[in-house]
Amino acid sequence: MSIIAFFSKESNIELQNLWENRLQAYSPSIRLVPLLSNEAHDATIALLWKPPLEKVKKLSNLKCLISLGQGVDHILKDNIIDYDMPVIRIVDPFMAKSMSHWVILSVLNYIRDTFGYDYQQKNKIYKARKEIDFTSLKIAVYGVGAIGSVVAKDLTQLGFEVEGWSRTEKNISGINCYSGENRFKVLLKSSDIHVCLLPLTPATKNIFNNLSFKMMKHGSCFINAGRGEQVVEEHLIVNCKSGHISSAILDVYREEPLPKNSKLWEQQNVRIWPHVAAETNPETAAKQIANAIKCIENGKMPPNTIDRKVGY
Ligand code: NDP
Ligand code: OXD
Repeated sequence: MSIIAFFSKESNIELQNLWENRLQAYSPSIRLVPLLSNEAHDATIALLWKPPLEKVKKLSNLKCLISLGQGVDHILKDNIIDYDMPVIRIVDPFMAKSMSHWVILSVLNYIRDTFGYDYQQKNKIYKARKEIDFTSLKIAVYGVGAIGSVVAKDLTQLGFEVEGWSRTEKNISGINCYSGENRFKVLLKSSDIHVCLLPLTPATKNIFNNLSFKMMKHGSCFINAGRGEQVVEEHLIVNCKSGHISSAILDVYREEPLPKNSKLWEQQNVRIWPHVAAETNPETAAKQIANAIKCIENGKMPPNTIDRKVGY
């Protein structure tokens, strides 16, 4: 029997049962128990999304932590769990595709000026708006890993010129890829649409701030599905207000759920999505989680174990 401590958002028992059911299809001996229950003290593995980390820290039998998402910042946060234990993440091609659909939707909304047409419909205005010339548009994708590389390739399939930015040098067919701070600045200056798909680490925290927004061309579009803490939201709001950033399409925020009093809600040219750009799907992700559990139990390092030194 493998006892796994489970926590996802509100620690919902129906969701726990759904995951248990999917995992048991691959390994019948897996049993999920709520992280907040006494039974969790017997768990050797924890399966987590945004857990109360102080609770996780108290479970002394844990050998490994598995993220219920592709990002692991919610587990590494504030170095609360500082002891040495593997942290595994999901890498699901279906999530990458789902993100790709969301980014394409956002890019096309910008190009076809959906915000403007929404306004016109509300006010019964039947009038063509100025079209953006898409033939010369350049799209920068910041973070071309498991998700960003798929997004970048799919955007090129639509005929867009796409450039990628990553920490280490990358070679992706059809896409000019760059790394390093100087190249980051070049992309900020030369692109029309900026798509952030970076993981949150000390190096990417606040990376989109007044300085970086000011380097972007006037009228740029900013799309963020990485993490909220990569953006200084007050700086984004100022740049959206002035029209320097003509549209911002956001899926992630410094505080989630986005507080009711956030000024982002009030900005006409900001679209708010509630962290749904690419959701974890138990149907497609259960197999790799069951495999990770098996690896840990057999003393092996599972695939998609993160590098604690770089933080993703
Ligand atoms: P990966 O680890 O596969 O890719 C991350 C990419 O970011 C890599 O290209 C990496 O470079 C690059 N990167 C990391 N640090 C830096 C840095 N300091 N400077 C430049 N580039 C950097 O992650 P995924 O693609 O799986 O996921 C990315 C993020 O997307 C997640 O961490 C999460 O925050 C977010 N996400 C959001 C979802 C949503 O619904 N909104 C859903 C799923 C994920 P290199 O290639 O050199 O390692
Ligand atoms: C993830 C997310 O990291 O959904 O998987 O944000």
